[in-house]
Amino acid sequence: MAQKNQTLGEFIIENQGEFKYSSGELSRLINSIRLAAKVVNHEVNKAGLVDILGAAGDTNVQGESQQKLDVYANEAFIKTLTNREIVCGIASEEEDDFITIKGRNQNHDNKYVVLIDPLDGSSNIDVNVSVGTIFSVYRRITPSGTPVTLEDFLQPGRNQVAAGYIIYGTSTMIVYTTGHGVNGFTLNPAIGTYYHSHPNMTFPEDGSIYSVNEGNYVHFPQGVKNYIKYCQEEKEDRPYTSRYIGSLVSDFHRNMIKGGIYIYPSTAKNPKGKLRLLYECNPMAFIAEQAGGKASNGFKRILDIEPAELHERVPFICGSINMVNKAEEFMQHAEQLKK
Ligand code: AHM
Ligand code: MG
Repeated sequence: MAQKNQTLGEFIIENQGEFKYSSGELSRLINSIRLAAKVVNHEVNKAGLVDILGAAGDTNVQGESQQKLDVYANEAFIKTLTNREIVCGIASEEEDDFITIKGRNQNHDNKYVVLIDPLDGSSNIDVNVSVGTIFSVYRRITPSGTPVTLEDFLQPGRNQVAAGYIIYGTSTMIVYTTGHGVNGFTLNPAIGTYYHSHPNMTFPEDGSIYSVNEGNYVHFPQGVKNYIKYCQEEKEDRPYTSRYIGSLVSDFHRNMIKGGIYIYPSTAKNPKGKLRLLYECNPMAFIAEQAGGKASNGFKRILDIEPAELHERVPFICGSINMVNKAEEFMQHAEQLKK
């Protein structure tokens, strides 16, 4: 039960018991992400001051070199998680390979791996449009005490123990799940505290917003084209509204609140789609399902895909359950006609 004015810190402590492997470790992990998110938020908010602070690659008046924000965010999350010695490994969209992390006493005893997209939608930074961070947490499958291996990261999304995102929007929010529903917390920047502003977030079952980059329309599979035409048809409840920010976290967040569907299908340029299974699709799919929504590649549940490589891409359809079901119907029907 949400308490008025409850902070994220209080919420984590109060709810850590519902986590089946309760050891406080996951709570400490979420706490570190909360901290890194504040650091990144501070930097993202300065992005518009580029004339004063200098552009990425420049050296500012204090003699510090300015970093690109996605590089900054990557380092901030990795540094925070490494310093606190609570995970045994991290994989990031910004790194070619996973990073092995030692725990306290230089051992490999920690239980969790984190996968992260430190700054998603980064093409939006220069134009002051919302961006986000996406994270995903698994229990390692190799024995504790040994260094992590690729196997620990290549787990199907259904094995996630936690996932969430941070949206750097008109306000900054952390939205996350540990498999017991989805909760959202809004940062009060004046005091640096997140408050439990959005308890038990759920996708409406139906919606009237579709989010897709229609500039790629001619390259979409026939089923997606047909679904888009369905969205545009003049009917009692249609046409739907098209809204596309080009920042997955922001498009997802709006669709979860208002009801909608996000689609990044395969295209001629990206035959496997553009989005990354491990850093983007799996965490958003876990959140979507926990919020009563659905996520699929058009044919299969995202969380059941067995990943083969760290940076694997996958077509992604996610949002209100009835809308995703309808889009799947169109895709599967078009596929049958091909046979
Ligand atoms: P990124 O990780 O390089 O930022 O790419 C992911 C982003 C998503 O946030 C967004 O939905 C999509 O790419 C937009 O791609 P496009 O510009 O092709 O529509
Ligand atoms: Mg990304």
